Order: sequence, then C-alpha cells, then structure tokens
Amino acid sequence: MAEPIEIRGFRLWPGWLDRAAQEAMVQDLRGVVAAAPLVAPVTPGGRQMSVRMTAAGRLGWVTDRRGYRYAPRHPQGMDWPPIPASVLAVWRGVTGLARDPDCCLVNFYGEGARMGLHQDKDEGDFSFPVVSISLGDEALFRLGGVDRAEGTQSLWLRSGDVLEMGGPARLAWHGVDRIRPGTSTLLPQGGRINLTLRVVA
Ligand SMILES: O=C(O)CCC(=O)C(=O)O
Ligand SMILES: [Mn+2]
Repeated sequence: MAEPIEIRGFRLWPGWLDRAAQEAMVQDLRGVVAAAPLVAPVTPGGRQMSVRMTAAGRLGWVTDRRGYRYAPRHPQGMDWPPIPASVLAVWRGVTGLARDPDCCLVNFYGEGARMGLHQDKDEGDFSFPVVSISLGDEALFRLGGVDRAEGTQSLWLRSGDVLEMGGPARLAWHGVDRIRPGTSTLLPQGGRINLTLRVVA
C-alpha cells in the first residue's frame, strides 16, 4: 500500500479500497444494518442529529438524553452484529496492530447531513488510533488541532478513502461540513457511509 498523505498528524490513504472492495463492503454493511437498524440519535442536549447511526462489534457508540457512551446493545435491545471481516482487514492493514477494534460505528449521511466539530474522547485508551473509512458521496471533512482554538482546514473525503486519526491527531477536533450529493454511484440511493473503528478498552 502506498505511503499515506500526512495532514497535521492525520494520515490519509486516498483510494485504499478499489471499487470491487467498496461494493463488497457495502454488501457486508447491508447485513449489519439488517441486524441493527440505523437510528436517528439525539444529543444529550436534545438536538436531533442529521446523521443516522448504528454499530458493529462488542460495543456501539450511542447518544440520547442520558449522554454519550459505549453500550453493549443497540437502543432497540439487540446485540450489535460482529464487525465484518472486510472492515477488520482495513484496520489491520492500516494500523498493523494485533488488537482489533471493539466498535465499528456506522454513520449514514443523506443529503443535508453533517457532523459538527468534535473530539472522539469517549474511549478509554487514546494510544490506539481511530480509523475512518468513507463510502459513497464525497464529504467535506474539517480537521483542526487538539486545541479547539487552532485553525481548521478542509479536505474532500472520497469513496474508498481511509483516514487515520492517531498519535498527535488522536484527540484533534474534526467534523463533516457537508456531503456532495451525486458524486458517487456506489450507493444506489445516494448518500455517504462513514465507518469509524475504535478501541474502547
Ligand atoms: O464521517 C466522518 O468522516 C467522520 C465521523 C466522525 O468523526 C465520528 O463518527 O466520530
Ligand atoms: Mn469523530
């Protein structure tokens, strides 16, 4: 695999997954969503998120009026399905770690969906990276520093791209300003799927 592009400690591999691998992963994710449906979560402050979410793995990240947390079950009560092998292969390839992630958070962005600037800090051990996989329509990703006061910059994430937030960038602020509908034919109904792989510890 080619060397990643480094941007402020984030590491980006454009086109890690070719089209056939993306299609196979989407098929695997159809199984995940069939077992654990996408939900429209609310923040602890009561705001409806525009992204729909589910998860795979031992734990899933959830949010509701009670707070942000990792939970052993889907909000509707079912177990989270296992993380597909196709997804674990990306984690292992990028990180080279023997430790697999506990959670694969699945975000679905329809037209108009976004994710505000935030840090991923509900995990117990920040020495492990977060690995993000993009599928479907392009997304304008905003990245900043560990300190919120640092400036931010934007880059387009495309279908098949893999981004690692680790080391100095593990606690960096980041978010998604918008997606660009109609920029990918991967998902028949359009939209974007983002997977983030996390060791929760
Ligand atoms: O959709 C993305 O590219 C980022 C998602 C993200 O930051 C998260 O789920 O915590
Ligand atoms: Mn995040």
